[in-house]
Amino acid sequence: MACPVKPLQLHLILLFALWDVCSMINSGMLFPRESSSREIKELNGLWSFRADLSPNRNLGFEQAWYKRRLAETGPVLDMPVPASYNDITQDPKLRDFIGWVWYDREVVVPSRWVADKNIRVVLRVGSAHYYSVVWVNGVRVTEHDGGHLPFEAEIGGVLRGDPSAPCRITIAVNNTLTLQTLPPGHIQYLNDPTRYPKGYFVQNTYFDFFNYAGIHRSVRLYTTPQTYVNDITVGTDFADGLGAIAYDVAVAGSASSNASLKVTLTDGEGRRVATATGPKGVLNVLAPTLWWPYLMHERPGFLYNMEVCLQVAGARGEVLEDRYTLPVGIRTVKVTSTQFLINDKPFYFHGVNKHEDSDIRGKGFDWPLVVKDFNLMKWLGANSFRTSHYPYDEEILHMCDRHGIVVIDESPGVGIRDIRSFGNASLAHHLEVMGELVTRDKNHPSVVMWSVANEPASEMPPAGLYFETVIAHTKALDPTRPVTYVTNSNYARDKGAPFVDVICVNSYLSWYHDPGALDVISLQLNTQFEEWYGKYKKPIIQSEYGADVVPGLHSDPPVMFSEEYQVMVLRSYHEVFDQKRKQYVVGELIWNFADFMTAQGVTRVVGNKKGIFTRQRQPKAGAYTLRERYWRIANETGLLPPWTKYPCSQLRSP
Ligand code: GCB
Repeated sequence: MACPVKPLQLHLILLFALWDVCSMINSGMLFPRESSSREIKELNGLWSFRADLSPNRNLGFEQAWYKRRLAETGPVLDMPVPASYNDITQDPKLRDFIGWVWYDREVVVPSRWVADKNIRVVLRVGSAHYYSVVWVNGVRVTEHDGGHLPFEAEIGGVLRGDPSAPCRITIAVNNTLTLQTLPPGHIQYLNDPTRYPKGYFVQNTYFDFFNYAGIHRSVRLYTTPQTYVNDITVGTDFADGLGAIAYDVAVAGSASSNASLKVTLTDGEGRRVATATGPKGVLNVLAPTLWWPYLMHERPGFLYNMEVCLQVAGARGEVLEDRYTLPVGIRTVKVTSTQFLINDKPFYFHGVNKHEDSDIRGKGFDWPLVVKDFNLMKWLGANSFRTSHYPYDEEILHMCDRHGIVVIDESPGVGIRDIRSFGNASLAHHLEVMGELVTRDKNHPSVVMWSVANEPASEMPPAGLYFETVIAHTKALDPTRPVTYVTNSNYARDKGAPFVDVICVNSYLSWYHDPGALDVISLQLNTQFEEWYGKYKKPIIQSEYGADVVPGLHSDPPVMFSEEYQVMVLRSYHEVFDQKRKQYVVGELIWNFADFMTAQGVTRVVGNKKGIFTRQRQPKAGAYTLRERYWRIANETGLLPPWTKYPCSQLRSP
């Protein structure tokens, strides 16, 4: 009997079924983009800054610093935005400060934005670490819990309240971490008067990076019309020479029920390739150019532009429009018991783990650094990275989309190690954060998997239900991508592994275990893979491995912390990866791309030195070892045309 549904139709039906679920997350956090109906004003640069050094850190609230210019409340500093405040001054108190800091600045808002009642004026903070409260002209407009995701407030109403007043934006940010924040932390008061001054406390954290704080990403004002495109969700598929983009547009505002929508897809040259009408639909693309990862195809990172045009009738019968253009890549992601497939072809992650971290700026966004890092990743032949251990700036994901760099997008669920961080309040917050993350990043073709946590105490009894819930929630938010968390637990005791799609395992053989014993790596790594695969029959990524190097330290025979030792660790791991990638190992991500700052401690010599690049982005010997390997793997896949192949013989190896 003939099959009643043709394969492509079946694909589309499935896609739609998925998308009905996805539309649950249409709460709207579209990246600000200019268009004929939208304007942007960047508020980066110097802000006034004041840390609340009072013993209870509450003076700013008691004296209502938000009611006047910060400079009128007491001494202020110039503080760049975006940047962490910690390394900007010579003051150790500010570097290690815990509590509220205050920022403010005045902004000239175009008078048209205020006069035209059809304009919404939105204030968007790309991220501020950790808890933020925002006022405009002394009126509290929003607050946000969490350090790595954007938040917004519509402020047109406040501005129109007194159009003659300058627009003063005040942002108070508190970096205190508690057992219920993500990442969790714990404030400990040290009360022994013979050893500590009165009121002495420390912020304990359970992660290995400096708790940089401040306004870390761009602050912007942008406009939309009063009835506007609030969110867009896309999902893509292809079969038999036809591509399909299922879309779902959420409209908000007073006239949203009368809005008409037109969607137009153009290719890289601006040629129209498909159109559709209505808030939900499918754009069919004949002979689509697929989105491919870097080094998997001669034309990686191909993006179409999907323009959504919304129209409503104004009060005087005029047509009011909102236009928003979303870049879209057509690609699929699937996981089998042994493979990770992109566009139905096996994909091997040969990449890095990163941090948002650099000298002076801390975790502050910085274009020169971002572009340098992309150039280094491409030099290395890396096709992927994990956003260890928190969501990165949206601009970085746009770069990944355009360059074809594949991303494992990780939540800030790092260091969930205290039993009290598995309670209901923590779980509720974790679910909320996953919602914010998926809402922000769901349309990026470069994002191929969500990671809900890094190295939680996943052997603790409550971890099973906790991660079953977080992973199920994430899959409900986005049924199109696999979900994982990164473990360093024992395969037999790990409670969350049954729920992940891909096993991501970290191990530091001959470093934290059997330090100096390079000869155990092969056996132990083989055992690690066989045990995990034997029990779960899921593809495995070695999500971290590596060794600290003090740059310029040499030793032969190799000893720990020397450049030679890092090279030997890498080579020993690589031998095993090469056997297992023929079976079920689908990726290797070095820890770490670059050296990064940590809290002070006896195991850290001015930060973590496991970078293959220094913090200033100069290569260590390990970078050349990895470069030779990554290009060789890329060439082996046979998917690259000969002219893009990198001649391995020309790669320098120490
Ligand atoms: C890990 C952590 C990472 C650390 C790394 C290390 O397992 O996931 O955050 O920085 O080890 O170097 O200890």
